[in-house]
Parts: sequence; structure tokens; C-alpha cells
Amino acid sequence: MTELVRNYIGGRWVDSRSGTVFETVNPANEQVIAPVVLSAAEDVEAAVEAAKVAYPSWRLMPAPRRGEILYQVARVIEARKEALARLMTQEMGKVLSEARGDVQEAIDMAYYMGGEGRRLLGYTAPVEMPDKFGMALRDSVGVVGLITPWNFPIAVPSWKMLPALVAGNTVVWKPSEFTPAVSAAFVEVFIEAGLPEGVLNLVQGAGAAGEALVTNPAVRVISFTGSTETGLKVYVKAAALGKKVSLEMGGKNAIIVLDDANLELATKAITWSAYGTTGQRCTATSRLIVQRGIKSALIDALVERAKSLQVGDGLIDGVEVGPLVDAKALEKVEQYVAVGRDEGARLMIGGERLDRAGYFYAPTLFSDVKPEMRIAREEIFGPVLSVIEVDSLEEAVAINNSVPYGLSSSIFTENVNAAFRAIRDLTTGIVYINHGTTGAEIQFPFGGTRATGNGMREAGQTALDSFTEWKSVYIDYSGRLQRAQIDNREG
Ligand code: UN1
Repeated sequence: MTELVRNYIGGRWVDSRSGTVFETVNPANEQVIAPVVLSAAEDVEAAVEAAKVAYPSWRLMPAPRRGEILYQVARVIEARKEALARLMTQEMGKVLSEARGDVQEAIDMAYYMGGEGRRLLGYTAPVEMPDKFGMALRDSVGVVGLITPWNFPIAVPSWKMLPALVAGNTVVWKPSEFTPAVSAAFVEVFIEAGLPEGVLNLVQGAGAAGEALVTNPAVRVISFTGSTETGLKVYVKAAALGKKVSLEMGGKNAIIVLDDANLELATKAITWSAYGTTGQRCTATSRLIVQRGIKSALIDALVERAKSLQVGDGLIDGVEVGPLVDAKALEKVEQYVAVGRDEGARLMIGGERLDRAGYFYAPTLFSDVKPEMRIAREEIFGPVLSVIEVDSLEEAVAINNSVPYGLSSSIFTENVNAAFRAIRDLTTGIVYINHGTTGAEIQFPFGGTRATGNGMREAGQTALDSFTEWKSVYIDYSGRLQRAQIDNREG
């Protein structure tokens, strides 16, 4: 067992006020990695206070200087990439190559948002009176609260904290209770990069700490990624206090495969999107909507590939699928597989947990799934793929759009007309052509429609919208009182 993982508040590593601890566990072998402080409302309050104290000077630091600190963050992450990736694999189970990809997203985001230090673009527009000037500026908001999940323990926090920081906000971060050690290691990066104390504060813990952050009146923005169930509760509580809220929640993403698709390409992409990260991505593919003519060849190829997937500890070379994050996640998958069987879906492969220590479940494929079945509508967050047969593109698109979620969708076809119709008609926040549903890049908006979100987007330029307020400025340099002449237009 290693050292106690603590909170980072006002530039110091500190214990929780209550002294209560919990444990972080490796899901591949159920071994305890480290004890962790469990924060309560008073710890969150201390973190918010520290962020409040740090805000006035951080907001006044010229944005290009803040951007330079972000570049330094990028360089430190690069230097620590392997160590961060290994710790991530140990703590939440995804295979090492994917953990490296997760860390890489933070490097990309740090360079991208570092560049915003010299942009943070506002605009000017003509104004009605002579000798008068108008402009709109992005301003910081103050203290922002971030609540992040375990499945992308570095990438997703980076999508939130880097735009928040470059825009001049100070941060209180409550990561998932499944990934405290890698979260603390990520905070170390910011310390090493020279971020002033109090600008980024970390509180470890579970629901109680999250709730204290959401309900703290000094926190003006809440950015949340996690389940739709929790996200909507966060939304209601934060809305009652008039906060701006950015939500990124569940998914039930589909790949559509038309008869003319490249079978080999589709097989690889579906396998990776459905079983990569053990299906625990919000962008994972959990539905395959396939046209009748190619269906049996595609299912055969997928079953063949699923059989050969190496399931095991993600630190071991050659392992392709790691464990689920904990026993509860494993039980949820078991329950959904039972539901699928009861609903009359046909189990083609998998359907059982692996008989060994760790939370392993065999990659699973159901065929003969009907769009109204629960396994075709509800987020399972595990390695379970449901195949739905259709006759046409139109039917496929309608089924894609019929679920409660709207994050990512994809179509495999060699027909440019079909591809463009799909782009037009798929109602998800992200659409892929001839590519799986995962692998979003940080320079484009990330988020979804319906129960996936609340209209906000992460990453890209849109990331700044969550963490800035607009300030419209009018400058009259005429030296006299000017009043609008036309129709008393001055309001
Ligand atoms: C998530 O699952 O919460 O597009 C984020 C992807 C990754 C990010 C996923 N770049 O799959």
C-alpha cells in the first residue's frame, strides 16, 4: 500500500477535516492501491475559499502568461506520460495503449488552450453614434466547480480545467472516487508547471463532496461529466442557485453498416468501438444497425474477432480488453445480459464473467435485437453489442435517432449520397463516416443531444462558452452627451 492520497487546497496537500478515508482499488486484481481522504462539505468549503482568494490575481495575470503556464503543463504531461498512463491503467483498468491516448488528449488540449492565451477572441461591431466604439469581450466567471468521471480520468478533466484556467477562472475539482491517485498525479503536473497556489484545488471523495460543490453559492459554474441520472440531479440543484451548468452524460451510440460497406474496415471499427475501454466510454458503440444483405457476413466476422480478443490486466502487453471498473459495474452488465436473453435476443458470443480475480466480462454480442428492447435503448456501459437488422438507410437513421441519448453515431458506406444523407439526418452531436463512434479530437465541439447533454459542448472553441461571461463595452470618445436622434432609439 502506498501513501495516503490527499486533497490539494490553497497550494498544500492536506487531510480531510473529518479524517475519514476510503480505498482505491485495482479492478484487474482487486488489490488496494492506496488509502484516500474522503471529503465532506467542510473540505469543499475550504477549497472554494482558497479558489476565491486566488481569483483576483489569477484573473489579472495577462492571458498570454496564463497560456504559457498551460504550455508548460503540456510539456510536464509529456514528460510524465508513461507514469500517468500506468497509474491510470492500475486504477481504472483500461489497457495501457488507451491510457496513453487518454493522457495524449490532455497534452493536445493544453497546447490548444495554451494558444487561447493569445486569442480568447471577442469582437467589435459598428455602433450607432459618431465617436463611439463598441466591443464584446470574454470575461472570466470566478470559481468554477468540476465533477469528472473515472473512464477518462485525465482527458475529461483537461477538457474542463484547461479552458477554465486560460480564461482566468480558479477551479475546485472533484474527480471520481475510482480514480483519486491518478487525479492527484495530474494535479502534481500543474504544481510542477508553476500554477500559482489556490488556482487549482482538488477535493477527493464521492457524492457528498460533489453535492457540496454544486450547492456552494460561490461556485458560479458547474461542469459535470457522468451518468444522466446524476447529471440531471446536479442540474436541478445548480439551477435553483442560478448557476451555469454544462452537462455531458450518457450515450447509446450506433454504427450503421450498409450493404455496400467495406466489411473488413467495419469489423475493425466496430470491435474497437464496442469493446475498447471495455465498452465504458460515453462514445462506445452499443448498437449495430445493419442492412440485411451484409448482416450475416458481418456478424460472423465480429464473432470471429471477439473470440480472439485478449481480455486481462491492461498493463500486460498484448491485452486488448481490460476489466470493468468495479463489482457493481460487472453486476450491471450481468443484469443487462439477462434482460437481453429474456427479451428474446440471440446471444452469439460472450455472456459471462471470466472466472478469475478482477472484474472481467467476456466481449458479448447479441443478434436479433429489436429497437424497442431495453438492451437497445439503455446505457449498459460494458462490452455488450446489440445487432439490429434493417432494410434501408432511412430505417437505420430512424432507429439511430429513436433512443433517449444523442452523443455519437457512425455509418459505413462507400456511397457518397448515403453518407451525406446520414450527415444531414442523424441527430447526434458527433457523426462519423467510415469510422467508429469513438476517437473525438479536442479541437471540435464534444457533446450530445437529448439526454446526453443540456446544449453545452466541451472542447473546441465551444469549451470557452462554459467558462466565460460576455462583457459588452461601449466607449464614447466624443466628449459630450450624445443622445440617439432616430426614434429615441437609445434605450
Ligand atoms: C468519454 O467517454 O467520456 O471520443 C469521452 C472518444 C474520446 C473521449 C470519450 N476521445 O471516445
